[in-house]
Amino acid sequence: MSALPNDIRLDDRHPAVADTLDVVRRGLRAKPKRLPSRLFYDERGSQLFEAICEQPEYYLTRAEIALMREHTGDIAATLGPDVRLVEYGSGSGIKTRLLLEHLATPVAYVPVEISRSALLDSVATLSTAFPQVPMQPVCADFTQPLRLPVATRSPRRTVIYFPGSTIGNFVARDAVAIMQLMRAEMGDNGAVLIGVDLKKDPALIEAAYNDAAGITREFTLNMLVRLNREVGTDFDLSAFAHRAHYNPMAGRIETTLVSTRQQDVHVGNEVFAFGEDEAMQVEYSCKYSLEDFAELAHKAGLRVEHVWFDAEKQFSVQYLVR
Ligand code: AVI
Repeated sequence: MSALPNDIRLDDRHPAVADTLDVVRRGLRAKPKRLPSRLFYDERGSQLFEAICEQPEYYLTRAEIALMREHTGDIAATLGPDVRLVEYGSGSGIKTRLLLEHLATPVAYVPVEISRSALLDSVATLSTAFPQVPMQPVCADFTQPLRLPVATRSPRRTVIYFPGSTIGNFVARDAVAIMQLMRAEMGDNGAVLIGVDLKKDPALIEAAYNDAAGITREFTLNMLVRLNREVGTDFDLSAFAHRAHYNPMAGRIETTLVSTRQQDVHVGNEVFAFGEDEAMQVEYSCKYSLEDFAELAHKAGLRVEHVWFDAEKQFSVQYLVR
């Protein structure tokens, strides 16, 4: 984990262990059992996700970077000067860099990220590359209302940047709720710049979540490693398998951890029985048509003003306004 430069203050609202234990208890009481995908992202989980992005099957990152390389000039011109750029998720990577390089006189960069280590690493890297851009990191869960730090200079526009198609990790109701929060946080003149993965050949989508090197499998199982370490559960790693299937009706990858035998798992003083082949839901990765996504945005009171694509039209970056 990197140390922050002296002039950057971390606003730390990381959830307590007791909250995580409560989330796990509630998830295992549900039928079918489920755990939220945000639990993937401890330090190791964030590293594994970075590794997934480099797998040949995981087309999303390559397509989004190609899109940004081709269109950042146009995107930055659409956002305009004196923007306060609020990113949901930590963005040390190429996409954030491209944006910060092209934005005219940005007022501040505000990454909001639940993984403290990923946040600190990204700010340490970006503050070296962009010493002229004030950085105001917030360690928090962006699915809850945020109090954004006050910028030292007043922005012309707040733009919420949400790349990577992370919106697809939320069911429609929650995705709408998050976009409603964004709408409130960006204010009247604000906008949302969001990465949205598109519907395509199901075989291509399914391969992206079942890479040959097994990194996604390790990423999924790491959730259990993390819970065993952080909240004292006793998941037996050798008795759970990663399964990721595309559900064409719902238009989404459904990732589950499947119990390979009958077993009991202890969470605090509660015992949860798993049957053989019982699947616990851990992630959805929704894929959209342009119409699907425009309708979702509309439900949140947002309108799609621009859409950019990569050359193969696998992925889109969309600009939403009130
Ligand atoms: C972060 N999110 C958009 C990724 C996705 O594609 O749903 C997380 C991921 N899960 C497995 N592979 C990648």
